[in-house]
Amino acid sequence: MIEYIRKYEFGEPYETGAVIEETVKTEGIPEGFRYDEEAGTFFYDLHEKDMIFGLGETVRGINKRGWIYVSNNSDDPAHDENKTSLYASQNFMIVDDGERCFGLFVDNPGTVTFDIGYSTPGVMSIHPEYNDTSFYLVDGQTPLEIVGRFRRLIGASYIPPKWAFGYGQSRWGYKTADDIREVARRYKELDIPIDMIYMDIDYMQDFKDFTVNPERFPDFEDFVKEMREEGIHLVPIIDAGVKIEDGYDVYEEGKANGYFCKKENGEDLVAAVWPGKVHFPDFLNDDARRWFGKKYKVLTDAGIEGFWNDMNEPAIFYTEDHLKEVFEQVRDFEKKELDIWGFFDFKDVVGSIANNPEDYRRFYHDFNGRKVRHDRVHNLYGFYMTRSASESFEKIAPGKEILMFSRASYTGMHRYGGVWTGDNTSRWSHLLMNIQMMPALGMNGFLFSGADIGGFGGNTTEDLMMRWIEFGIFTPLFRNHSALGTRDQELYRFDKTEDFRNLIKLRYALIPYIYSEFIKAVETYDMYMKPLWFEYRNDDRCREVEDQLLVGDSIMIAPVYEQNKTGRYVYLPEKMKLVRFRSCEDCDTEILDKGDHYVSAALNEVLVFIRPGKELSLDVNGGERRDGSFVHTNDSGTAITVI
Ligand code: MIG
Repeated sequence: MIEYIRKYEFGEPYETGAVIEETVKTEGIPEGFRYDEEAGTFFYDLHEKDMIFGLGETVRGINKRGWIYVSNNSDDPAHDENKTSLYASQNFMIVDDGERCFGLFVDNPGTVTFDIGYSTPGVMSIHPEYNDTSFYLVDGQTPLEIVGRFRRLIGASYIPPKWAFGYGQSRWGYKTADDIREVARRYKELDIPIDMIYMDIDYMQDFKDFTVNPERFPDFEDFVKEMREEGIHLVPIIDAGVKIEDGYDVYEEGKANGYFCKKENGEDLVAAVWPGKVHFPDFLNDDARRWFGKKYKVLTDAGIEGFWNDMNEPAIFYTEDHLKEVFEQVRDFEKKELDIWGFFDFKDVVGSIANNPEDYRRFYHDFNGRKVRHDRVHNLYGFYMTRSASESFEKIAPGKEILMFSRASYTGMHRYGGVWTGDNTSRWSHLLMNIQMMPALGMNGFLFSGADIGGFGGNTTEDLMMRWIEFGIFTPLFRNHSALGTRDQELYRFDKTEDFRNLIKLRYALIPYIYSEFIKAVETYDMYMKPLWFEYRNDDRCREVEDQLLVGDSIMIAPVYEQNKTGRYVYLPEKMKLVRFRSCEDCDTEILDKGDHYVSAALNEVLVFIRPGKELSLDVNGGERRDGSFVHTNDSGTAITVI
């Protein structure tokens, strides 16, 4: 029983699986809040100096105050700071004015709107679309204490295999074994370390989960082995939708056992995604979840030790039912003479086919024996898909550690896997967004996370890629990924090979530090990446530092995230030792006093600030691996000590 967390219940809350510990049940309205029962909205008057931290994968800054965030997992690759929903819903936040702070977690798997001084500056409102909510208030003296308590409530974070801290190359567009061999060969040729090559949807036969196209990948098992001998793990994607096709075992078994999500009339919902028409497995149902999880065996038996789960918001290109309605409406439009408003109506009807909100109300789950319409538990879908895989691994691949991360998520999924932050774009602003999201993800338990480095959509540039790598070398999930049709962005596509090699080798040399700080954060329910304000509570300047992070106990980073910059301003809350890394072996150091500094950082330089009394050890042989595991010998470590 956790005493410093109070739980308030409204309506009939679902057992979402977010929370694993008992807490103190409290009657009434969460302390400090007003509740408008008719509107189903909670209000909180913000103090003048209140800052809001958390909410996981959301747009805008580290301090969330001033915008509106809607927890509603959405496949929206065209996101910018005006969007309100991304791929994940992590409803934990901290309200902190520096004198008093508290945490709150809204455990409601449907749409929840957090209006944080957007409609009315000075007022925060929280509105669950359906108020079947467990509302938790977390007491504590500091944000870090509150984070620790909350994380105990939701359980320990997923730890991936150690090799997953290496560098990974991905691209939507690798189609054949030879495409992948080529990637491995080019990296090897240039002596850039790499541990993972990701396989996107084209490895499958007609985009069917748990199949491998035999023409593109003849002798798949041998190929997996061949790559392992090169020190590379292949990491295939798994999509949520199951292709409707007679004779396809996953479809046949799911159909026969009633494992797919059904419409009101009992028929299986027909949606369309990459495979064409699909059914969605009902991951919320215990039997269906266990069944789907076992299917990963096809790939683990072939030697695969890592997966990424995609399209599990679930993304819907269209549903059969909605498309019929659209065609009817279009025929009606055709009969009428359209005025200009009619034209826009027509455009809306056609333009809102994908991920249409109505479609999420067309199907149901059998959730612990309760028939639940999907929209009420929408944000659990990706979580339960990942749980499905993760819970099966012990059985299908005993004794093996499996890499697992997902696109959609909800608080609680952090016990089963990590996340990547979905389809970002090759924009400088998305590099900053990546920096600002990391602490909020960690607060919610998602320690193993990262973004598509270089940007997924759009065309990257050499300098953006380099700056992004310079930040990415500190993120636990370190993957370069890009979309079909965009400019190639494997590191060997650029001219500055030596710089990229040095940076990736620096990452490998940092793994002893990164890994041990990561594990420490898991075991002590701490954060791996923190805003400065969480540590320097007496320094008001730190309240507003939005582009520097503490990484583990010893260092602060200040990434360059703007085009054509050869330096940046940095605020130091105390005296620190700046190490300007050009490579593991080549760096210069400088002692800087507390205060503001303009610090130069050429395109190939990484700024690392070491805190007083701390040290950063590098293992320069970290990049040399045998059997895919890192070799870290004691005598190869160089410790950079300070002051
Ligand atoms: O509709 O599998 O976020 O990483 O490359 C796009 C193709 C589907 C979305 C994922 C992205 C992946 C892509 N997928």
